[in-house]
This record gives sequence, C-alpha cells and structure tokens, in this order.
Amino acid sequence: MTTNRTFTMIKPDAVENGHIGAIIDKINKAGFRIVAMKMTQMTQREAELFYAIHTERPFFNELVTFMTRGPIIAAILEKNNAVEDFRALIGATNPADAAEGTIRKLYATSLGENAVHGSDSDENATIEGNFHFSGSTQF
Ligand code: FUP
Repeated sequence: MTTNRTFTMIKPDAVENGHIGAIIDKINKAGFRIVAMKMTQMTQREAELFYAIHTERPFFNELVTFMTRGPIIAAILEKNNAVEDFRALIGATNPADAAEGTIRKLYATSLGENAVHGSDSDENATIEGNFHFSGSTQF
C-alpha cells in the first residue's frame, strides 16, 4: 500500500472558469508529480457512488448535480506526505475559511463549488484513484 499518493479532481466550476492551467501549475510548483490525469465527465451514478459517504447530508443532491454538470480533471499525484500536503495546498472546504494562497482561496466560488477535491486519507486516496483509473495501465 503506497502512502505517498493522493487523488484530486479539478471540479466543474474551476474547469468552466478557465482555471485548469493555473491549478496544475500550483500543483507542480508545490512538488507533486502527476502520475495519471484525464478529463472526464461523471455520470449521476458515478457521482452518487463517489460521494456515497454524504448520501444522507442535505447538500447531497446539489453536490451530485454540480459534479455532473460539466467535465472535470481527475488525477493521481505523488509526493512525500501527499495527502496532508495536498489538503494544505487546497485549503479549507469553504473558500471563505481557506488560507491565503491556497487553491480554494484563489479559485473556488463557494462552499458547494469549491474548485478542487483532495483525498482525506491514504485509504481514500487509493479507493478514489482506483475509482477513476481502474483498468488503466498508464501509471
Ligand atoms: P472536502 O473533504 O474538503 O472536500 O469536504 P467534504 O468531504 O466535507 O465535502 C465534500 C464536498 O461536499 C465539498 F467539497 C463541497 C460539498 N459540501 C457542501 O456542499 N456543503 C457542505 O456543508 C459540506 C460540503
């Protein structure tokens, strides 16, 4: 089991607003190696599965609608202490609470549309990476 990888998505809001390049640049400059990357659009079923942990939350339907409304960039990233360091790079879930210079502070528009995803544990990084890249031989 690797402990130096994390999984990210550049979410539909950031793609729509033209921030793919700036966000990838931040990721590279922070020392992450891109192990796998693709543009894709999640189906409703995929978004419901990906966020299954939030099924009972009041924002669940809104979250699924948002995550399926346009393309995303999915990527697996590698770096020492990847999960924790990437969470620091993206900032708090709500951009209003995110530290200056973080990706969410710079590019997110709201709590619901917060520009990027970052795995919250090594275990979830593996699950989420496999969710988007299973069957791939590129990494
Ligand atoms: P994070 O781990 O920072 O991505 O945040 P969570 O796993 O707690 O939430 C997943 C996504 O649900 C967030 F990115 C945005 C959305 N969300 C809301 O829309 N409202 C909330 O109150 C909490 C989360």
